[in-house]
Amino acid sequence: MATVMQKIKDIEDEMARTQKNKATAHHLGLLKAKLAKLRRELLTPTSKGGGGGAGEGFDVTKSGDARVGLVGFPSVGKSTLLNKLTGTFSEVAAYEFTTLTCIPGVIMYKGAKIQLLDLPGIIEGAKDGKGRGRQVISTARTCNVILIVLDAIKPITHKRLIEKELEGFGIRLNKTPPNLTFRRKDKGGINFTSTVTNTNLDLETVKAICSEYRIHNADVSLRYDATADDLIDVIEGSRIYMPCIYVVNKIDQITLEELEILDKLPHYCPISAHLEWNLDGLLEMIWEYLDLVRIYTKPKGLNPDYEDPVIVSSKKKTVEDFCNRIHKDMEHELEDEDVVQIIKKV
Ligand SMILES: Nc1nc2c(ncn2[C@@H]2O[C@H](COP(=O)(O)OP(=O)(O)O)[C@@H](O)[C@H]2O)c(=O)[nH]1
Ligand SMILES: [Mg+2]
Repeated sequence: MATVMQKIKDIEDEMARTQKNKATAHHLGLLKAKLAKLRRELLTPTSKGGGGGAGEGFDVTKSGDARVGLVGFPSVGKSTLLNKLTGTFSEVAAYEFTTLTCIPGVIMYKGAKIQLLDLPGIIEGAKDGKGRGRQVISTARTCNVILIVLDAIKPITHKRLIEKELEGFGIRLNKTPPNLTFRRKDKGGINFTSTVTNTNLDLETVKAICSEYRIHNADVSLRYDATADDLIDVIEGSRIYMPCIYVVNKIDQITLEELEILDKLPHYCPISAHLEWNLDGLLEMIWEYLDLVRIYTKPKGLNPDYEDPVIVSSKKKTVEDFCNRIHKDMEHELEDEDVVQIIKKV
């Protein structure tokens, strides 16, 4: 593992040394592709039973309608926030590294059961590919929304560090998948077309990236000013596109003027977990970012049950998705004389 880490470090150093200009673009593209491959290697378990494979997670079963993950440096207030929002006891102390295992809690909100996970180790352990860090990352990838918790009185550079960490593990925050087509073929070399003017990618860079993946024949077509990283994301696949809220905690420690500066951050929510300021605002924002839909069921001869909705994602909300959800929740098989009512609104 140390050798992969060393290789990553070497490439990052070389990238930092390389001036960014037209003449070096293809070389930088190549380095980025090498980096993406090494990072993937870091996430792939080396031995059987090592745990932490893609999507496997660690000692928390996915329960409820949605999963929200808390990520942040030690002592920013993650445990405090989890406790306030869920009532779950998680050890809170004024020293660092208090949360040793992943602590889940459940929030009931608008009839939905939202699992909230404290994900320690993303910052401390993940980078060096230690077992648990890798498990935390694979759990993070199963979340529906990520909360990056920041301390209002700590440097804002922490935000970028956490983002870089998550990006390194294939998680894309508040982004949509790249709008570009990449099609492998049997012959004809690399063909590169674009409907817009490109400032980031040229044929030479595209070829350099492809060659790193031993791809010598492919059609690449862009519909926007895509970057080398976007192309690598598409070739690599298995990227997770996740909504993210930057939760700035401990605002009781800063001035109104400082708060106004923070206000300019996109996707941001100021709170004081300790004093319970704006927790309602945060919940409302989580709900919005989860993008869920509530469907009410109507028992035979009764009014619709508005207390206990069936929750589906707004990206998967066909009647079939709804039925799958019910089936999973209640293991319901249709019985003789069951009444199923499907009403289409006109
Ligand atoms: N002033 C202030 N302190 C807070 C707030 N939230 C948490 N803390 C304190 O920050 C310290 C670390 O909190 P903790 O929840 O353990 O952080 P974690 O390491 O991210 O889980 C504790 O002493 C908390 O009491 C807040 O909103 N304001
Ligand atoms: Mg903690």
